[in-house]
Amino acid sequence: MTEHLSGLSFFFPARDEELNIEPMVARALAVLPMYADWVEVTIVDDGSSDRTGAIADALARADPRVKVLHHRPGRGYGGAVRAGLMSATQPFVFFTDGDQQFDVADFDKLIGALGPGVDAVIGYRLQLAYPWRHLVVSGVYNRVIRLLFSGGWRDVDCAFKLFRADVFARVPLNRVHSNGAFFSPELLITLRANGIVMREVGIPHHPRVHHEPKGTSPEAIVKAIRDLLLLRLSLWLRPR
Ligand SMILES: Nc1nc2c(ncn2[C@@H]2O[C@H](COP(=O)(O)OP(=O)(O)O)[C@@H](O)[C@H]2O)c(=O)[nH]1
Ligand SMILES: [Mg+2]
Repeated sequence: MTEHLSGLSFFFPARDEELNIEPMVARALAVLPMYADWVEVTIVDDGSSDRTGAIADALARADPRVKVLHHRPGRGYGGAVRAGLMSATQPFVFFTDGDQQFDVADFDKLIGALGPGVDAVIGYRLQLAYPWRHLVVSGVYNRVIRLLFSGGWRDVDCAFKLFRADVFARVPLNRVHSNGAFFSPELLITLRANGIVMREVGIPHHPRVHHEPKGTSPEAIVKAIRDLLLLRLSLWLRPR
């Protein structure tokens, strides 16, 4: 039996996603109240230079369940997800990307895998809906991380996750240092090292329809490699 939640904080990071945020919010407000008595939707507008911030503010004015965080300057993908996790007020917190590559309606898969003793449900992408260059980067990235951090994950980079909020009382987010793309793998590595019980479920992934992807820009890749090496070195020097 699927658990019914008393309250759910949902958020998504958005950098320059002006065409995506209104449908994202509409979908969340249509779907998530089926699973929880109280739902809040937070848009983390991280350094956008398009109309993302203004549209987010208008959505928040129109519905008291919608909230907005603005970061100027932007903090990066990890900084945006960190802020979203820290802003959650409800006993459960769920996030995905702000680009509509995941469908919030697949939340049923996350909640279906929750159960007694499960602290978090982590998605893995059933098929990656990316151009070939991005597929190569993503495949290498996943394999290198599995190799260097003793594996255990099907997908270190799937932005579709549900947590019991007390996870972040048990494992404070300041133990995760990256503010870039490496935030997601570092979060999984840190939670596992601290005894958080996670289950994985497959989630469909869809091609981007609006705007350009940002995840494989050269700057983002260089920053992720730096953060990955810093974590690997610090764990060798000071095993937790
Ligand atoms: N804060 C922040 N968000 C970002 C950045 N790059 C991407 N995002 C957001 O992260 C999500 C995934 O980005 P995307 O470019 O689609 O990455 P991909 O799916 O790996 O190609 C989207 O919601 C973006 O708006 C960034 O540099 N900073
Ligand atoms: Mg994407």
